[in-house]
Amino acid sequence: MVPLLILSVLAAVVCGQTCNSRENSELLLSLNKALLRSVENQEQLPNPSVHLALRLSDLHNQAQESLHLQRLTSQLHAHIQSSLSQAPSSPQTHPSPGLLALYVLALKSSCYDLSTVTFTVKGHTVTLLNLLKSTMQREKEEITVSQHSRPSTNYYQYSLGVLALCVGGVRVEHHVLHKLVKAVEQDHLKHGEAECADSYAMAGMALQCVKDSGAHVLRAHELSIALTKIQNKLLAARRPDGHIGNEYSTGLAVQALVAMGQQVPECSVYLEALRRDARSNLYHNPMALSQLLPALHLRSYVSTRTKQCLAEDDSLVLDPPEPVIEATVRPKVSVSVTVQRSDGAQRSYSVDVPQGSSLLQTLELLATENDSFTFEKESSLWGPFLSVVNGEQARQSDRRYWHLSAEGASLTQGISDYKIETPQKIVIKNTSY
Ligand code: B12
Ligand SMILES: *[C@@H]1O[C@H](CO)[C@@H](O)[C@H](O)[C@H]1NC(C)=O
Repeated sequence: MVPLLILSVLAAVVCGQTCNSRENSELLLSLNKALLRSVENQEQLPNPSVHLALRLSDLHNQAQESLHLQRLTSQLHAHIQSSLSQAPSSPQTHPSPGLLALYVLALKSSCYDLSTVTFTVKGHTVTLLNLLKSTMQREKEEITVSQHSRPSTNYYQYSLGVLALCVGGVRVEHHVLHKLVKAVEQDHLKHGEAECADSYAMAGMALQCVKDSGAHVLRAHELSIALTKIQNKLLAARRPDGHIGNEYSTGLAVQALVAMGQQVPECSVYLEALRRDARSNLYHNPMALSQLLPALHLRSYVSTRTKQCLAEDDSLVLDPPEPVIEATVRPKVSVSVTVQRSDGAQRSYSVDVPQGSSLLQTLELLATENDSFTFEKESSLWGPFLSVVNGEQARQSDRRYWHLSAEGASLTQGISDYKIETPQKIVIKNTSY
C-alpha cells in the first residue's frame, strides 16, 4: 500500500497534477474578475446568467453588481416586454421560458422582491413569475401534442423554467413537473442527436429544488427515481480526462452533483479538468464562465432558493485592462467550407484567412469573395448563432439547425469562438433533430 501511495504521489508531482488550494483560489479570483469585466461591455443586453454567477460567488463588487442588476430590470426587462408586445409571428415561444427563468434566477440571486416585477400582457399586468408559469403551461401542452413529446424550445429550457418557479417559491404544477420526470425516464434530453449532459444537469437541479422545497411530498418517490437516473446519466457521461459530457457541460454537471448531495472534493477529477481548461483559456465566453464559476465554488443554482444577501464581501476590484497586444501579421491558412443543404445538395468553397481568425471572420471573408455564398446570424446569450446559409433557414421551429464540424468532428464552439489555426475542412450541414 505504502509504496503504491508514494508512487502515485510521485506520479502526480512529476505530471504537475498537484491540486494546490492557494493556486485554486487564485484561479477562481481571476475567473471571477474576467466575468465581472464582461459586464463592463454595455453594448449588449445585460446577461442574467452572468449576473447569477457573480452573485453566487464569495467575492463581490457591490457597486458593479447593483449597476448590473439595474440594467437587468431596465434593459432586459424592456427587451422581454417588447417581445411580448410583438404579434406572434412564429410558433416559437416568445419570450422563451429559458430567458424568463434566467431573469428570475438572476433577480433571486440578488434577493430582489420578485412580486414587484411585472409586465403588460394584452393590457393586463402580470408578474414575472406568473408569466413564466403560463409560458411553462404552454410548453407542457406543446409536449403533449408534439409528435416526439418535445417542448417548442428544449428540455434544457423547460428544466430552467421548473427550477426558476421553484426558486421563486411557486408550487410547480403537477403536470408540468410530471412531463420533465417522464422525459428523464424516456431519455428525451438531447442536444441535436446526442445525449445532453447539460440538460440532464439542469433537470437534476430543477427536480432537486422541487424535492428540497417539500412542495411535492406525495411525489417524493417519483422524484427520487428521476434524480437517481439523472445521477447515473451524469456519471455515465464521465470521460477519462475528468469531463462530464464535454468541456462546456462539466460545470453544470458538477453543479447538479453538488445540488443532489454528492460529495465533490476540491481536488476531484471534474474540478481539476475544469481548472485545466480554464488555464488553457477555454472559457473566455462569459456564458461558459457563468456556468462554470458556481461549480468551482461547489455551489449550484439551487442555492438561490434560500439565498440571503447578508454581510457580503465587497473586495473584488478590477485591475486596469491589459494593453491590447499588437496583432502581428499572421500567415494565411486555407480553409475549405462545404455547405450541405437540407435536400442533400452540396457546395464547396475555399478561402484563405489569417491564422487565428474566427470561423465567423472566415465566413464573412468568404461572403465578400464569392457572391454565391451568403449567411445570416442571430444573437443569443452564447453569441452569434448561424441561422441562414445561402438563403436556406434552419430554425428551431422546424427542429432544424446548421450543424458545424471540422475535419469530421463536431465543433464544441460556435462561429465566433471557434478559431482557425490550421488548414482544414469545415462542413456546415442543415440537420434535423
Ligand atoms: C438546446 C441547445 C441547442 C439547440 C438549440 C435549439 C433548440 N432546440 O432549442 C441546437 C441543437 C440547435 C444547438 C446547436 C448548437 N449548439 Co447548442 N446547446 C443547447 C443547450 C443544451 C441549451 C441552450 C438553451 O436553450 N439555453 C437557454 C436560453 C435561455 O439561452 P439562449 O442563449 O437564448 O439559447 C439559445 C442559444 O443558446 C442557441 N444556441 C444553442 N446552442 C448554441 C451554441 C452556440 C455556439 C451559440 C452561439 C448559440 C447556441 O439556441 C438557444 C435557443 O434558441 C446548450 C447547453 C448550455 N450549457 O447552455 C448547448 C450549447 C450552448 N450548444 C453548444 C454547441 C457547441 C452547439 C453547436 C455549435 C454544435 C455544432 N457542432 O453545430 C450548434 C450551433 C451551431 C450554429 N448554427 O451556430 C455548446 C456551446 C459551447 C461553446 N463554447 O460555445 C453548448 C454549451 C453545449 C455543450 N456543452 O457543448 N444547441
Ligand atoms: C464561388 O464558389 C463556386 C462554388 O463553389 C465556385 O464554382 C466559384 O468558382 C467561386 N467563385 C469565385 C469568384 O471564387
